[in-house]
Amino acid sequence: MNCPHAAAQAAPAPGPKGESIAIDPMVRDLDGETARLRDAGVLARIDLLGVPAWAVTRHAEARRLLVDQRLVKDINAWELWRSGEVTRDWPLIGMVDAGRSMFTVDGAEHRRLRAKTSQALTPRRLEAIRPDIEKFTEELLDTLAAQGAGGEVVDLKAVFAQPLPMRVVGMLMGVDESQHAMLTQRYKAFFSMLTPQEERLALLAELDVFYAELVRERTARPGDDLTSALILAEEGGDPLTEEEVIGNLKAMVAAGHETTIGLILNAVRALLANPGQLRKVLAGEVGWGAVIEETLRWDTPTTHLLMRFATEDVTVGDEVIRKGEGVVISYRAIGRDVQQHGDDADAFDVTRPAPIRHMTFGHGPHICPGAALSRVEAGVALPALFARFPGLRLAVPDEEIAKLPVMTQNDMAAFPVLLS
Ligand code: STR
Repeated sequence: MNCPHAAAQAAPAPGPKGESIAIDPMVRDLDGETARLRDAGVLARIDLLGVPAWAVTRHAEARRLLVDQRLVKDINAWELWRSGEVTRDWPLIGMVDAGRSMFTVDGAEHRRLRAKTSQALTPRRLEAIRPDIEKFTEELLDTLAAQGAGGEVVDLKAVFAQPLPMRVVGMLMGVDESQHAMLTQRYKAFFSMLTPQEERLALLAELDVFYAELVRERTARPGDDLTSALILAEEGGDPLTEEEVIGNLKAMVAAGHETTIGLILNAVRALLANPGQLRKVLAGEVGWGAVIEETLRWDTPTTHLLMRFATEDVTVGDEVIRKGEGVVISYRAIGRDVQQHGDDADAFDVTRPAPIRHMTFGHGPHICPGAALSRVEAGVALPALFARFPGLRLAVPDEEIAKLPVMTQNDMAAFPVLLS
């Protein structure tokens, strides 16, 4: 696809010098693109379908910028948006203009928006739902076995890695199972760059209606879910508005369902491509925790996180992010930062000295509130999968596994396997 956002084409490059790297909507060469970003320096000029931005490519600088209050998530701080050069015609607008939620607000208001969600997702609270995650996992493994036990090729994504996170986040947020397929299908279309923009805007509007309806239902009949908790005010507390509840719900369902698919599949793929490492894991010489952390570092579910905006000029090394410019955190490049991870940063190696200090869940106030949940999900799913199917293997050569045409997430179209 090659359809730069027309209005934004005239937009100035974010800085006075340097060429920009066009992020490929078709994701044809993710490793090559990652290396080019890294080679471009600490801050790389990128082009997102005709819209210029800065990409942060290094661990140390990202760590500093993620606590820098001069960078904010409010889209109204973006010059290209204020001037009307970027509009809702831009295919990536849904990643930035996503309504008021903990994802788009900073400071004291952000703490208020986020409090209940982070309380609900602490490692201790998550132990209570581990048995549910184990049950979902076993059920999906049964389905997998039923479909592939006769030597048939099965899609590990469609049958296992995709429905598991959807069920978990659905249970947490109180979304009925009858809606899961609809949500999966809509989010797939939302993220895909092949979806025409009018269709994407229409499906976002449909999702808003769906979430508003869910909030109305839970307001009338509160349940034992996080949506109900978000609606109910703390005693003497300041309740979230309906818009804020919906915004948080959207963010949780979108993030909770999309990213963990990548984590699970990327881990399976890396292990199958490195049988020596898989053997060590299955022999108990290396823990599943190391597999999960190394996968998070080496093959990040989020490639680029859109976007923050400078409220003042911010100097990084010998570059200046000008007031009003957009900043993307390029987690994939950061995971491959040789200063942080050594000269072999491009190699998948579960025997790396622990702890693996990656930053894939972000840093600072917006650090992923679902980090512990995704670790529990992958920590249940991966060992259970290999325990049930120790002979699991890819049904096609690894090079034939196609990436989805998604610019911000790292996800595969399908993952065809043979169970033994
Ligand atoms: C998708 C569209 C929407 O309705 C709400 C959100 C807010 C949270 C975002 C989500 C988005 C896209 C995927 C994100 C998620 C937060 C974490 C997740 C960016 C824009 C990651 O990929 C890390």
